[in-house]
Amino acid sequence: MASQLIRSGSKAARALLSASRNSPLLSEGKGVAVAALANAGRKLSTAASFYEKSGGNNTSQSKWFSAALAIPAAGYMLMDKEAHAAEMERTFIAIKPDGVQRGLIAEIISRFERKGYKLVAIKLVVPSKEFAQKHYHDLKERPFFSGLCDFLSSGPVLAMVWEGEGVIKYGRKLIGATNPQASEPGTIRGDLAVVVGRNIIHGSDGPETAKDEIALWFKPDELVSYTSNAEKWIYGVN
Ligand code: IDP
Ligand code: MG
Repeated sequence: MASQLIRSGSKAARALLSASRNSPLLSEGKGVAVAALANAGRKLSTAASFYEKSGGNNTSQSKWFSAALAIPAAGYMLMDKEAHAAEMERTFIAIKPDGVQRGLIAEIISRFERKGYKLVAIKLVVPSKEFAQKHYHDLKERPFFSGLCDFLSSGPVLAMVWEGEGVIKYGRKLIGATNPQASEPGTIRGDLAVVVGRNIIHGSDGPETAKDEIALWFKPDELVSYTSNAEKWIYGVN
């Protein structure tokens, strides 16, 4: 019985470690996995005391206890290393002046929130035209560049950073195609916008742009790292 329990304990620890390998965890994600490991440890202790009561012999009992303590501890140590090595994605999302003026802030935020992404930075700003030009620098050759920058700097923009597994690419899916005429129903632009010049939301288009845009709009200390209570229900491997 004891060896069976040890096997199942180490299986749990392995499963948790492989979960941390397969899904990029930030350091705060570690809390979830460590809690699960602690839980596995608790289960082992309960099983151990049951084994003691049922009259297991002393030698195998002490081996059992060492194993019960060692498995979660080893798991924790490996987990700690791997959790620090991996990184959760972050993307820059902005509600443009048309989205703010039309009262769509709550609607848009709720779509990211309900999906399971985590808000790690948010502020309402009126960017200058120079700032808008920096933000859209890759479009400077396009005929609409000046008008676009005038528009972005014409009113409040809600700047945000969202965090989660695959959030850069999937954030773009939630947003929909650049031209709302081509955006699928169910997407933000598909449901809430009509023309390309007033498509209400911006989202980084790749890891490099995400990094640059976050750095352009936010100071490092404006990004908040925390563990969301829901994370253990949003991430997991069976
Ligand atoms: P994206 O916002 O979907 O990433 P981009 O091609 O990066 O699309 O263009 C940035 C923004 O420039 C668009 O969101 C839209 O507001 C504006 N824009 C893009 N194409 C046109 C156009 O043909 N006419 C006017 N504005 C445009
Ligand atoms: Mg773009």
